Amino acid sequence: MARKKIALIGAGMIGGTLAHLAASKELGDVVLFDVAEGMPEGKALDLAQAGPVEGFDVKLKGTNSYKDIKGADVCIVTAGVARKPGMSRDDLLGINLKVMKAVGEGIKKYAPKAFVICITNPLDAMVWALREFSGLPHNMVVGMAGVLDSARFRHFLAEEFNVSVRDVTAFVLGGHGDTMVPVIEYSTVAGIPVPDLIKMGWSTKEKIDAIVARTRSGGGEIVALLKTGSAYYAPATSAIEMAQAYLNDQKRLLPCAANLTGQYGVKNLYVGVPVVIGAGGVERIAEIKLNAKAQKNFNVSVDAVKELLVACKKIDPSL
Ligand code: TXD
Repeated sequence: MARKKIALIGAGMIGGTLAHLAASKELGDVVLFDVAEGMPEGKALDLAQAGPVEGFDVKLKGTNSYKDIKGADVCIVTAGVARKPGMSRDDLLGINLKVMKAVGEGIKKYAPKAFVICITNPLDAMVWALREFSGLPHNMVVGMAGVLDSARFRHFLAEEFNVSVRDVTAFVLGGHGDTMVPVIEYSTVAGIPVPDLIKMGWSTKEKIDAIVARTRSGGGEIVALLKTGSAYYAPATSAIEMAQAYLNDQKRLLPCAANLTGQYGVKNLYVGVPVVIGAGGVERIAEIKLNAKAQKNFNVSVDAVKELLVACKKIDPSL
């Protein structure tokens, strides 16, 4: 069987970390694509030289040419620019929409069978636009946000309860941003839901509310500390988990931005929901019952995503 091929579109902070993880886990040969000259080749060469020490045996290639992603099994997209001081949300949307157009066309031409994971912000709009531009089936294009947001929530909960992160499961639904919906009823320590843990005196409602708020602004907290960029270790690990679920047909149930076709009362929109990822891409969408408060928050989140799409369509009427 031929080795798998992982194409990373965008070789910046997350792209480089993805390459390291994909190589050290030997997911397949890795291609790092970027518009910046030299940088993807430099990172690929540096990582390849880590191979003899770490003991991974995969090919790594840096490139500025889409031809090199030909036949990729998985494409992970981080290409784009981050919002800079003085840049409006619409400015950012305009720039990254153009990037998604170029990336979508590159994938359509050279890797139309790939499973595509979009990471670029604003996530819920970019994954939708990337799907539109690439023309790939909806089940083969997903956005990464929920795994990361849930991981942040799990980390904070594990700290609060003073238990291993391994025993903490948690769900964060909705859009990626201030409107994301951490669902405490479905968040557990080894199966014990958080509301029960509050009743058991392990924490208080106030403390859990503060954790929910911290999870919502989890990305911003890191940006404020780093000053020169945003998080990259946890985002990269999260996307790799999704890629592995696809490559190994693991049927993992993971929160991802997926295209809804009526679930949760939403149609033709990418929103964060629990999905099963296996060899068929997004194989199933789990429609969990939300309580009134979570449903209300979910609707706010959906409205925020809808607003973004209206802005995208204004910028690019071909959408
Ligand atoms: O949960 C999530 N989805 C996220 C999203 C969590 C953290 C960060 N998130 C977003 O990921 C972030 O807001 C950015 O939009 C992306 C990538 O973050 P990263 O930290 O990797 O950004 P970098 O280091 O700026 O890398 C972006 C690279 C950079 O090397 C550019 O040269 C390249 O993208 N770039 C392009 N590559 C290919 N094609 C085009 N057109 C292009 N334009 C820029």
